[in-house]
Amino acid sequence: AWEKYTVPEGNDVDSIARSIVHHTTTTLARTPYNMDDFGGYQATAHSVRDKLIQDWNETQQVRYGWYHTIKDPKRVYYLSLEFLLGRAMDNALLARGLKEPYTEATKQLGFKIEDLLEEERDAALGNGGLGRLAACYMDSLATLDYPAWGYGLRYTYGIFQQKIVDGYQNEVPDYWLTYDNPWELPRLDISIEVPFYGHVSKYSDENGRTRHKWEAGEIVQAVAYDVPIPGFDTNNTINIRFWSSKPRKEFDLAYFNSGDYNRAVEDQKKAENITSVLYPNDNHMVGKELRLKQQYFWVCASLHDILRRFKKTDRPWSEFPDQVAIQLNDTHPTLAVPELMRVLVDLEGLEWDEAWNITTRTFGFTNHTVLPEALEKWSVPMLEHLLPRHLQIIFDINLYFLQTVEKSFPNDRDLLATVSIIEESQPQSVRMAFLAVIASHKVNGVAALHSQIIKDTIFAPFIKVLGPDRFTNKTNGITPRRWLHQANPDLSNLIAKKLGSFKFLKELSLLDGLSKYANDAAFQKEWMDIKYKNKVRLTNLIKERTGIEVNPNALFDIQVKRIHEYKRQFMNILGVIHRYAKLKKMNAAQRKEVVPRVVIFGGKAAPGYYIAKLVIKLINSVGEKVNNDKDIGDLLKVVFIPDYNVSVAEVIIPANDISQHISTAGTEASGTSNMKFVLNGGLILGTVDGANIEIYEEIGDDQIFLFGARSEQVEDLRHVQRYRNVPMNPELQAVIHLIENGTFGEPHIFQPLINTITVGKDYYLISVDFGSYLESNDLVDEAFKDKKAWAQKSILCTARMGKFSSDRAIKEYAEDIWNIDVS
Ligand code: DL6
Repeated sequence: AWEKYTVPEGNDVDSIARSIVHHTTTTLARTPYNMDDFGGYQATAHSVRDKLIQDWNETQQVRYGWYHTIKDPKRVYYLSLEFLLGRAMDNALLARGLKEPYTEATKQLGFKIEDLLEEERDAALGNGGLGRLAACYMDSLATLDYPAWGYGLRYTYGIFQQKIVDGYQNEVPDYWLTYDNPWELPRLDISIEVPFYGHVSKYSDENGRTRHKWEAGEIVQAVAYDVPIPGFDTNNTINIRFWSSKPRKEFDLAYFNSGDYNRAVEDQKKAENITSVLYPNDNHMVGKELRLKQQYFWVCASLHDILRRFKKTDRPWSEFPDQVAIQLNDTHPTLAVPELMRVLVDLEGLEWDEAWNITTRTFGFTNHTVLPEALEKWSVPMLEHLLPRHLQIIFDINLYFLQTVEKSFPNDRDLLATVSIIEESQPQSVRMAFLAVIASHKVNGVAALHSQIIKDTIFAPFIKVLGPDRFTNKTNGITPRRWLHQANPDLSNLIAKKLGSFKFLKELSLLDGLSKYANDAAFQKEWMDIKYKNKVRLTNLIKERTGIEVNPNALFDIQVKRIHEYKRQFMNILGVIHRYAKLKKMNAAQRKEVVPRVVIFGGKAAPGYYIAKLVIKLINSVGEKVNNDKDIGDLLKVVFIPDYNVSVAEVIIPANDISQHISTAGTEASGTSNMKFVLNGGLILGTVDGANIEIYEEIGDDQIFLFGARSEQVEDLRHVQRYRNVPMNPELQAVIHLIENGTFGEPHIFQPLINTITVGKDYYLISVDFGSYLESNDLVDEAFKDKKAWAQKSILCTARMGKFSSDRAIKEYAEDIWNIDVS
């Protein structure tokens, strides 16, 4: 009978308009007479969501099949503590090919679709590159029809909103769930109990084997919220399951009845706190117990969900790795390793060796950083208190591992100490990256250079112990659906017109077909007209958000990313000061020759990162001075766009002429915004770092301005900077002098920032790279003067970006790490 009534709604304009009206009156309980754009967005979102749910059901539930091809396939589970999804509606409409009928239907109801799209709040459950990568990978997994799921946490507060007050960053909580979130499906029926604290006891089972039992001191409930992720041009719709923490169903009646109402309520609050906030740190670890609790809460719920699904198939445990691949997105989910061991050994009664074999065949691990401050280490006493059984298991894993090392390398005590999961610090700590390496069959870095660096540095001893085959490279990628088609529709349409179809969106190497038109004057004009239009769009956003007026004919030079010393936004603004000083010294004739430049910054600093916050203040102080200097006019403008996020990035990136990726060599694992900027026809000013190198290999010398020290020189250079009395680069010295003499306001404010490069440190080698940085900037100006050549470069940039699709990256993971197939 059910089938008879299951009639999907039509995709024609009338049916769509009807479904929007239906949701207006029922879901929202509003009438057409009191609708505003926000109501229009909500009703439209619910209508789109209906379509996604139908596809989701098809994908997930029809006879436990996977979409239309495979039944009960091996699945990949992507465990990421961050998913920076951004807005969902436009993405879903484009993925399903429904943008046009929805545009028309909403128009008939008196709305403009662009206005409705603007009403959506970003889902900002991530800090930066790592979280956005996870979102791109979900898009590719869905688009390529892979049987995949993501698992994450449903933070009540995402990454904070950034306000700029008097040039300083202020943080405002991002309570993104204030209004209903139409893109999630609460699964209140799916909940998992997550234990914490307590103690471990031993007992003998019926075979006389010693077994362990963990008696928890606290139990919290994990409740599932599912977010459908539509693939592009396929009905395959995958799922990210986000867990929310709730107190156990039974209110603690003991406290309640004894009159201790406050205590009972307090416990409830404590449970809810676990998924309350995203930790706002990028590439920096803070050793807070609540963060550890978040990690275990999430992996425990996710793993038990995965195990429950596997158990339904009645297969033996030995087949678990043939059915399940779990990817650890950085070390954040590494507690999944001892948790899987605990389930298999303590609860399911498997022998240790068999359980370990299953575990290592299941997990893959992606490392995203070599910065020492970002590598997770958890204190042994904290772990012991929160997860006593897991700590025992970690010690056992370490013991067995060290025994095998000892066998192969007898009497090498130093080697044992270097590869030990336990660091003999005070107190002892657990090196999560080592645990992840030992427990995974494949470990990958995220760009060629980075993958080499991890083999040469942090994981070098493991090459000796585990062999080189465990390590591999998977260069990051980005989804062209969001970062070209959605963010830059005019360019996407022009490309489709030229190439004859939109196939390139699923096969990005087809962009290469544009190369032959790079020199065609008519095509260049169409191309650069779109660039201009995108620059006007950004100009308007800048005016609206900062009040600053910029000239869209100027060269748009953009650096948007998290604010971090290693990313060297500080060097960029120092370069801007140098440019300003030079302009001030010029006469009118000289100024006529200058290429006008708008230098655009955006990005958040971690709330506790004092130096990064000072960089923001300096940028704004320099902007204040330069932008109001009548001598300078349009020749130089400095803009800091507040509250950089995914939807703002979608406006900023298509407007770039050039973007800066200028990290100290060897520090940026990959970077992914570099790929987005180039895909949108921008050139790069960058260091020989991360994915810049592979971008250079693809787009060629003429499209990229590389400068600065090489990664293999960095260590020596640091030593020299620290211990030899090298004079500072003179141009840099002049710039510092301008800050110190008060040109940009109270100089004492910036002293701590200046100290980072003057007081015998300059860890990030700003002084070393400054000269070549300025030279490269001059080359950029020269190149921009030749409009025809620049247009050609811009087209070639886009044409040669085929490699950097996240589809390519995901196919590599699927083949080399997960061993999953779609055919
Ligand atoms: O792999 C994604 C992204 C890289 O592109 C960036 O280069 C890298 O800095 C970032 N790493 C992290 C590490 N954070 N933690 N924890 O965000 O990953």
